Amino acid sequence: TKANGLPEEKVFPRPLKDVEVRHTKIFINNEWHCSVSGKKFSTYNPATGAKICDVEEADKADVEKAVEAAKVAGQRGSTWRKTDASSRGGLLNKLADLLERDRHLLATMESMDTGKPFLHSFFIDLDGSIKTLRYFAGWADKIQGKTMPVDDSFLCFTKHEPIGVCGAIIPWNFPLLMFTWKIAPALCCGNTVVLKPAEQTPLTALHMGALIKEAGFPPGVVNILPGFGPTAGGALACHTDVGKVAFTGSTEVGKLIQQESGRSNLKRVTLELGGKNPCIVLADADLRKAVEEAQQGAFFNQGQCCTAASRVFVQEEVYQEFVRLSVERAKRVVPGDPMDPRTSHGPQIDQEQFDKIMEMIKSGKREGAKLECGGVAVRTQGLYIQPTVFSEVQDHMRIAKEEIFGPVQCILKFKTLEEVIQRANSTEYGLVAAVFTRSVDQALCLSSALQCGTVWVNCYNALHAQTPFGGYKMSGFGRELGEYALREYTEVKAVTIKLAETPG
Ligand code: TXE
Repeated sequence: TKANGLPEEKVFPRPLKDVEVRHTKIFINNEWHCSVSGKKFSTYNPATGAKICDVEEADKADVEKAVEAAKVAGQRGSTWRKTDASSRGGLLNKLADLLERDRHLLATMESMDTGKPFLHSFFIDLDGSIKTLRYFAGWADKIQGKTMPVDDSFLCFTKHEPIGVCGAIIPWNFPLLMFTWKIAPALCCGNTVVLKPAEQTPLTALHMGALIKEAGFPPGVVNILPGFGPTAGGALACHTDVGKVAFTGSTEVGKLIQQESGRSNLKRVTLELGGKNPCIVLADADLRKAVEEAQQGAFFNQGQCCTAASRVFVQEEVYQEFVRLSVERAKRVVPGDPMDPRTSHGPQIDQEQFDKIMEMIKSGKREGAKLECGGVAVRTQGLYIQPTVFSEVQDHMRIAKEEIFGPVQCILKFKTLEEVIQRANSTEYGLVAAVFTRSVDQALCLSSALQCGTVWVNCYNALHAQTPFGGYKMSGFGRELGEYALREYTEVKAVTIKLAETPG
């Protein structure tokens, strides 16, 4: 792969011209529905500000319909319950085939709706989505319990059963990838799903509805409800027939989801929330590589990643050089049209996020961090922010404490390992961390000491379908991906049988 994370290719794939958005309605029971209220909302292209289309707006009444459909689809005796485990895997693989077939369309639509560069959509989001579906397709017929050697004359075994109706509420930064991270483990374990995409980015989720139907999933197994958080999302979080909610988004809303669970039916909850992730560069690191990876970690997806490398701690011996190289690199990033294959940096998702980031940049300057480059909006149209580097960042500053969710790299200086461990951990978050060093001892020492769900050594954003992902502390709980994800979508049932005599 090349330095920007994309494969080395002579001929790059091209976005489709004039994509026609065919699916704008609520998807329940494998059918397209208008909203009960008759309301619609608009989705916009953040690169131009132009409206793409109107989408039906789901609310409580639509959630009721969808949950009922999902409940019926998963009840005893239903087609889905009678589907062989291996056939569930077959359906997920078929869905992956359809994503491959529609890869150009989905990548184009994803870039239109989010503003992310088309090649990133094509190679990263689509690739990750397809691999996630195939990975969990493989697990479907390998979800098995144990037999326990209990005392006396009993036979005892466990079964891992589906939870039932699983709600999923997802954000706008990786719409398709988050869609597959939620549905793939849920379906592989035999659950049914009601999913609400983010209001900013409903389009690829709705196209997935069409593919789910085409793949042959029975009606009601997956239901997709575009709509807003407090209304449609809230209704899902407090619904008593929903057995589990998986949420990715802000820590603030994560807390609400947990509260709603407590107030309603104690539904299982998994939360994947924000981060203020330390990226630690030791003096012995391959410096050019560290500069490259740390900055990609900070700017990837316009900085709109829960995994963003938002606190880069650099050891004092190499600090000046690291800052110099980082500034040089940041200046080479040219924001541009997401559909242009040369573009690696697009606009922010919406005005609200844009304003929040600009406000954070102002606070950095006010609190005395050194603005090395960027810090300003680019272009009059769209929501572009120039890639920004701050040096001399101090731990107490807002830019070092709060999630910025924009293309802002904050570089801090440290002296000793003990000091950086303490400072890296003094945050309410604990999602990911990265360490750059040539020393195995130092890498292992830091990977034990850092309080977070993922530690990357000499790499960044190295996510794989096989590897669990999730947070410590207020970055949430539960794990997505990997075998660990199966636990979050199953209940364990122990069956104990009295035998006539002790076996043996
Ligand atoms: O998130 P929200 P927003 C962080 C990031 C960003 C901030 C705000 O710092 O700047 O959150 O972004 C739904 N009940 N992350 O406002 O509101 C909402 O409709 C139920 C980190 O976009 O948390 C959407 O589908 N659902 C993050 C989803 O929650 C509710 C990704 C996420 O939106 C709801 C995004 C409610 N009361 C933002 N309110 C990550 N972890 O990657 C909203 N929603």
